[in-house]
Amino acid sequence: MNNKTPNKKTEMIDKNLIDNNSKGMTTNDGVYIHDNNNTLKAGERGPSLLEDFIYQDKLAHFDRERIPERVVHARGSGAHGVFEVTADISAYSKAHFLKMGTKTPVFTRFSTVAGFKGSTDLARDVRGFSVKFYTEEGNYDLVGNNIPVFFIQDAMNFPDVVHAVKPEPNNEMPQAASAHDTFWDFISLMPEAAHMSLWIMSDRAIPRSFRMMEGFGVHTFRLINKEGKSTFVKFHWKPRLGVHQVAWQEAQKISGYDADFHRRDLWEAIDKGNFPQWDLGVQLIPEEDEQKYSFDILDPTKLIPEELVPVQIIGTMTLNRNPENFFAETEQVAFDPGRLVPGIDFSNDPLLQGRMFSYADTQNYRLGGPNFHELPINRPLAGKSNNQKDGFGRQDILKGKVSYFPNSLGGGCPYHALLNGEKGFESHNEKIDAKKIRGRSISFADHFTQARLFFQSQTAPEQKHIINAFSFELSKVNEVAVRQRELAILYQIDPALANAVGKNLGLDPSKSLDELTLQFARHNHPDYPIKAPQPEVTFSAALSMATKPGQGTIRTRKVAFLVANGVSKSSVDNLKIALEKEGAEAVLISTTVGLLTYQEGGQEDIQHSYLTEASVCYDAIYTPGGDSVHLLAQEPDYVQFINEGFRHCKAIAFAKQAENLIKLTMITNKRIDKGIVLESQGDLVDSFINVLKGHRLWEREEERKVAV
Ligand code: HDE
Repeated sequence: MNNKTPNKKTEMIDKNLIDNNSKGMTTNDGVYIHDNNNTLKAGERGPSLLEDFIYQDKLAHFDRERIPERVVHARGSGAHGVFEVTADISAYSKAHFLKMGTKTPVFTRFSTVAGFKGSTDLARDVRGFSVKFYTEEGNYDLVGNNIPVFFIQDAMNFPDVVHAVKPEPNNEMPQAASAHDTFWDFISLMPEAAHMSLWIMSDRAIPRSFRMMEGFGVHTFRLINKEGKSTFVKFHWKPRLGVHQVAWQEAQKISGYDADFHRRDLWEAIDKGNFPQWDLGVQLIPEEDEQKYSFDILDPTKLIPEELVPVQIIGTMTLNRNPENFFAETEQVAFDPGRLVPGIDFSNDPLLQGRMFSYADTQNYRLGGPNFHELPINRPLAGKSNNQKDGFGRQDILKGKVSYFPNSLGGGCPYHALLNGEKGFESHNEKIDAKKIRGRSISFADHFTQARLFFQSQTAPEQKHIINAFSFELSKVNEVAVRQRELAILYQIDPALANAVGKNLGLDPSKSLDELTLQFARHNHPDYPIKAPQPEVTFSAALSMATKPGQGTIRTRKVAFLVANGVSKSSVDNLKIALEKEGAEAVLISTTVGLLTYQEGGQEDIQHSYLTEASVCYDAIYTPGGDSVHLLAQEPDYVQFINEGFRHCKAIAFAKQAENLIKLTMITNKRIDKGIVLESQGDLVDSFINVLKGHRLWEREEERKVAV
C-alpha cells in the first residue's frame, strides 16, 4: 500500500518513470529486436560477427552497470516522505521551509558506515541518517548519524579513521566489523575517540530498526533570522516508535538469516502503510553563550546534554513512499552537508568545515561528473538557472548563445537573484581576526568527561552491554598491546568499566594512559592531559535508550505464532486480534509453507516455515493451543525457536494446551519470569502485550564471561 499521494518531488520523479508493460523490445536507440537470445554468427557453428550492434548495445551497457560505491556509508536504504513544521521558529530562522505549517518533500537514506554495499545490515556500526529537503529555496541536506558525536575532531583524520575500521588492506578482512586490530589500534591512540567509542559499543550501534533510532546533525550549526541574527543549533530526530535495540548475539544471527533485515523492515513498513515518523527537535544556543559551557560547542566529540539545553520539537517527518528503483533513487541520491538554504549556516566546527569539500568531490567521482544535480532524485524543485554547462551526461539544453556573466546579449540573465525581495543565500557575517594555524584549540582537549557522562547515564543492562561489547571487540584484537592500551583509555573514563572489560580479557587495566597515546595527544595539545573542567551535568537520563518517548508502543512489532496442522483457530485469534488492534503483527510459522488446517476445520495459506524463520527476526513468540502441540513436540526447530527467544530476553506466551511444551525447552521452573506468559496463570492477552511494551526483559540475561 505504498502511498501514492503525490508531492511535488514525487511528481517530478514520476515524469521519469518508464513502464515496459505491453511494449516490444528495442535497442537503446529504439530499434525493435526480435531475437534477444542469439548473437549474429557466420553460420550456425561459426564465429560471432563484429557488426552485431544489437549484442554490442546490450553488453556495452551491462559492462558499465556498476558505479563506485560510497567510500563510507555504502550500504543504505532510502524512502520518500514529507516534513511538516509544527512550531514557529521564525524568530530564529528565516528559512521558508521552516515556516509554521510548511510541508516539504524529503528523501531520507539510512546506512551503515564500514561495510561494503552488499554487507549485512546488522553490523555493529554507526547508522547514517541523511535527509534531503526539496525546499522552495533549493535543496537542503541534513546529513547526520544515529549517534550525536563523532570519533575525531578534525577532518584531516577522516581517511585515517575510515582506513582503520574498513577491512584490513592486506587481506580485506573483516567485512563490516570494527572488531579487529587496526580499528582499536587507531582508537586507542586517539583519546578524542573515547566518547564515540562508548556509543558504538552501546546498543545504539545495533538498532532493532531504522524506524526506531534517533538521528543527530552532530555538529553545531547556525540558524539565521531575517535581521541576520545568528543562533547556534543542534538538530535531533526523535522516532515516534521509541529507540530500540537487538541483542548482540541476535544481531550476528540476523546477519545470517536476513542480511537485509533493516532494509526489509523499512520497505515492508512503508509498503503496509505503517509510515515511520520522526519529530525534528532543536537545541538553541544564543550566540552570546558560545563559550559558556565546560565543553566547546564547536567540538564534534561533544554533545550538549538535553538537561542543559532542552530539545524543542519543531516539526515531523513522515516517510510514506518506497523508491520505484533502488539504483535511480537510493544509490544516485547525492547528499552534501555543504548544501544550505537561506536561514541556516555552518559553524566553525573543524570537522564540519572539512566535510564541505568531501561530499561534492565524492559525488563528482561516484556519479561520473558535475551533472549529478540533474539526476531526477537530486534535481531541486526550485529549479536551477546559471551559466554552468556541458560535462558528462548533461541533460538540460540551455537556450541562446550566452553562458557567462555579466552579459548584455542575454539581457543580463540569469541575474543576481532576489527572491520575494530577499537576497539569495548570504553567509553569516561572522567577524574573524586570526592568524593561520595548523593546530587545535585547547578547549577541545578534555576527552573523557562526556564519555564518563554517557557511561554513567546508562541503565544497568545498558552498561553491561557496553562492557560485553568492548570485551567482544577487544577479544578479536590479536595484539595484546592494543588491548592493554585501550583498557588504559577505558580506565580514564571509568575504572569500573575498565576493570570489568579487563577481567573478561584476563588483563589488568593500567591507571595511566599508554606512552604512545600520550605522544599522539601531545602533538595536538602539548600539555596533555589537561585538568578537566567541572561538567554542568553528571547524569543525563536522555542518553539512555530506556527513557525515550514512544517506548511503550508495540506498533509494527512482529510476533511469531508457532503453529502446525491442527492448531486451534480460536487460540490463534485470541491473541492475533488483540495484537492487531495495537498495531502489531502476528506472523504464523508452521512446519511447512502452504496450506495449514485448523483444528476447527478451515485452512490458511502459510508463507513461513521453521526452515526459513528464526526467533531472532521476531519481537516475541506465542504458541497457540490445539492438536498442533503434538507435532511441535517433535519439531527440534520449535524448541530452538523458544530457547533462542528466551536467551534474547523476549516475551514468550503459551496457550494453556501448549504449556507442557515448556518442559522440552531450557525454561526450567526456576527460570519462569514475568516474560513467560502462561494462559493458565491469568489473562494471557494483557500480560503478553504488557511485556512486549517493555521491548525486552534484559534482567533475564545470563551472567557470562564474555557475552557473544
Ligand atoms: Fe560523511 N561522508 N564524512 N560524515 N557521511 C560521506 O559522501 C566525510 C561525517 C555521513 O546517505 C561520503 O556521498 C568526511 C560526520 C552520512 O549518501 C564522503 C568527514 C557525519 C553519509 C564523506 C565525514 C557523516 C556520509 C561518502 C569528516 C555525521 C552518507 C559518500 C570531515 C554528521 C550519505 C558520500 C548518504 C557520506 C565524507 C564525517 C555522515 C566521503 C570527509 C561527522 C550519513 O564524502
